[in-house]
Amino acid sequence: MNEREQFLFDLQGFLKVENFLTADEVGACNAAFDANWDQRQDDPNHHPDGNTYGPVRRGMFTGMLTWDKPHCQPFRDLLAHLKLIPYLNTLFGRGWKMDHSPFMLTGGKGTEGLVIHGSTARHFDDSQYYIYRNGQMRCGMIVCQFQLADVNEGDGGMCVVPGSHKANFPVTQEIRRWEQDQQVVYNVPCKAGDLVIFNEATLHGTLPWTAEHERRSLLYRYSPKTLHFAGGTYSVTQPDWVSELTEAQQAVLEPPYIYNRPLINDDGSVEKPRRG
Ligand SMILES: O=C(O)CCC(=O)C(=O)O
Repeated sequence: MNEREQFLFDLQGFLKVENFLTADEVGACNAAFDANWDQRQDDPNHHPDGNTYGPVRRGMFTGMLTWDKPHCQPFRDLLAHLKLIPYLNTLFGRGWKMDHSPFMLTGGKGTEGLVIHGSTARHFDDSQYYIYRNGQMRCGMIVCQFQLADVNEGDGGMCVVPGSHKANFPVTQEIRRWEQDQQVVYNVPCKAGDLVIFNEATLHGTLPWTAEHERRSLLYRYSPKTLHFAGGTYSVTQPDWVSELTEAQQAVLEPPYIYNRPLINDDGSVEKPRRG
């Protein structure tokens, strides 16, 4: 993570990394979704409110890591992507983990949004936070959103309130519902292959989708080694398919703990110090 990127993430609470994925990587993910289109479900996280309302339910895919081969592979490859590791090592320190299963958000014109949410610094929230100290940034859960289709200005989809990870006052209901002060809400324009990394504490949400083409955003959420944000379960005994993964990918799927934790170095190698 270079100095420019560190400045921007600290300032804004999010960072866009252009051309993160190659056209082949984007193509492999899209081909896997096309081949598994029957897996599409309505997004259970259904909270449009105010101007984030849209007439069509948002679509979602999950479970891609266990899809039949070859379609699981592009998603397994992203778990500990070599280009992503240095970003996560900078934002969490060494020792971080997948928070819950990756998922893809999709939908065509008229697809609903999601009310703006996050956390502000007014109370310490130990699951979503931003701390800067002694030259280091530290974050609660982080979302990595890989765009598999273009997001042009005004198309809708993911939005952020830049700088809100440091806000000291509660956000108003009108801003959360995108009814007032819309100029503080930024719908991040992207090309397919771009990555947006944002802190879950940064106020963010979804604007209704207005474009003719379909939204395709793939979300991987990571947490520090001590934290598990989302509900549901994680296994301490890993399922069989995990043994097919690389050492770094397996390390990402470890549950939260400190001692003897496998830590991923910037070059993708893994080490196991006695204390993480
Ligand atoms: O990308 C989006 O539409 C919003 C995602 C979101 O709200 C989240 O990751 O918490």
